[in-house]
Amino acid sequence: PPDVVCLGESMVTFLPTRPGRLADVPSFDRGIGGAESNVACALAALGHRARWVGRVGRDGFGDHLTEAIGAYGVDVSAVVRDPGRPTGVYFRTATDRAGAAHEVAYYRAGSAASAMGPANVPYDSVTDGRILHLTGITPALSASCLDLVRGLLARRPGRPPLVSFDVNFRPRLWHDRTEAGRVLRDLARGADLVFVGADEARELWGLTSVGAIAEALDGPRLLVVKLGRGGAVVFDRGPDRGPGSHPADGTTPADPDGTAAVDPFGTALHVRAPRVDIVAPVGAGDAFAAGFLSGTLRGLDPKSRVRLGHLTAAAALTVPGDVAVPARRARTDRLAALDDRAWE
Ligand code: KDG
Repeated sequence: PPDVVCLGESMVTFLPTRPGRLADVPSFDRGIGGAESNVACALAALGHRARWVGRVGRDGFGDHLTEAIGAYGVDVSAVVRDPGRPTGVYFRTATDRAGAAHEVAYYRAGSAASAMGPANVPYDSVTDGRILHLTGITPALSASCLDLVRGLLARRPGRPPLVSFDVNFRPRLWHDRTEAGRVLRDLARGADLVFVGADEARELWGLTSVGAIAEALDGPRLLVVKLGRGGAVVFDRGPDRGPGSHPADGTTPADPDGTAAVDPFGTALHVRAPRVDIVAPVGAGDAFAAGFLSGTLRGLDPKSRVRLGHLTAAAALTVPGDVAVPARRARTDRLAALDDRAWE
């Protein structure tokens, strides 16, 4: 069985060969994208058994996606080919270094992946790993995709796999921001581990402090609030807060007897990010999740998990495409173990 199963839509991506508006750029380089398969690719590169579960068309782009993601060492045997619907694609312009001026054009409405639902995604192929990784992109694709994600979050109280959820708010995929905020908050509350950007929390819920975010997302045992260059804050609510202890999660309980005073936010820990020269921010969140999950699979403490997240994200920030091959595990481990002063 896999260590991690990542479920979601992958798309062929087209990045312009030179800067400019989509209206003006004449040629594009083909790549692969999709938040969940990006996580799977990075996890495979970090030495874990990763499976991507998705649905693509029976077309050339579907062939390319399954082959290219498979070439990262990801198990693609559960990917379904849909003869009647196309593989999604998207185009985007280059970003400036701060991540602004980023134009995205999706061609994914009615895609093969949007037809995913509880009736056609085999339950066993998504729940037999130690971790199941989902994102807030999938529930925005269609009503059946929303049902699928809801079902996966609801049907597993107390049982493995540990469910990881990256909020990944994509405004273009939602008609209504209030609705997005409600749906994504409810889904996040049902997960064991949640990743959310402070910028997303502001856009979705109008929350402007890390403490307010922790209060609003009170379900998950582990909550990671990402602050961009400011690093990340991880809240560890201990094994009794979530839906049970998970074999995927090796954290030692801070309070094995349950006698400590209850802190509604759990233990909060701020972990700085290393400084890097950003080429393109796309894919950095996925890489962060992969690094953190890698640390989770290996039973590292929350601080080391966040550091691995930062280091894996740093690799993605310094390439233009969506997927970066992370530095080898030995190197990221050495960097993650550096003295605190080296990170300041
Ligand atoms: O995180 C990167 C993804 O956003 C990108 O690969 C495309 O999955 C994608 C999406 O839906 O935006």
